[in-house]
Amino acid sequence: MRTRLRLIALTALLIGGFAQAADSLTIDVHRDANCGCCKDWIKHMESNGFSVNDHVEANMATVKQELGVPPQLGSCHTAVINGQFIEGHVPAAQVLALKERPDLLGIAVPGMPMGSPGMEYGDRQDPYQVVGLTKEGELEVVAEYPGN
Ligand SMILES: [Cu+2]
Repeated sequence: MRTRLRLIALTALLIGGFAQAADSLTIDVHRDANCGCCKDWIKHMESNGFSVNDHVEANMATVKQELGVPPQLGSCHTAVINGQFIEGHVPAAQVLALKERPDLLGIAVPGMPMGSPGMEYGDRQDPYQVVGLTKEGELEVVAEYPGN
């Protein structure tokens, strides 16, 4: 009887842990209706275990302004996870790594570099950076692609 109770307690703990992990992988994505590469980025996120709330917006410029994305970091879609923004074609691995950087307001891949997730065109691979915005308003390169 005692073993069984312990098992139930352990199971509850495990389920609780999974539920929490699933929650933190929910991401809100704001995009224009006709943005094809935005949809491809959403697919990239979903295939990396994220669950996406897709928001079709009439005015992305206003959305970016409200979410605090500086114009020089601008790209197509703007996502939000745990209060931090994700601008443009940021690789899922960098979105996961953002948990370790609560000091950042968000991260961005400015523009639409070829070869970034959702921007695949054959073998074309432009080098690009993932740029973070600190609470002090400073920009910081957090990753460079392609990595070595
Ligand atoms: Cu795009």
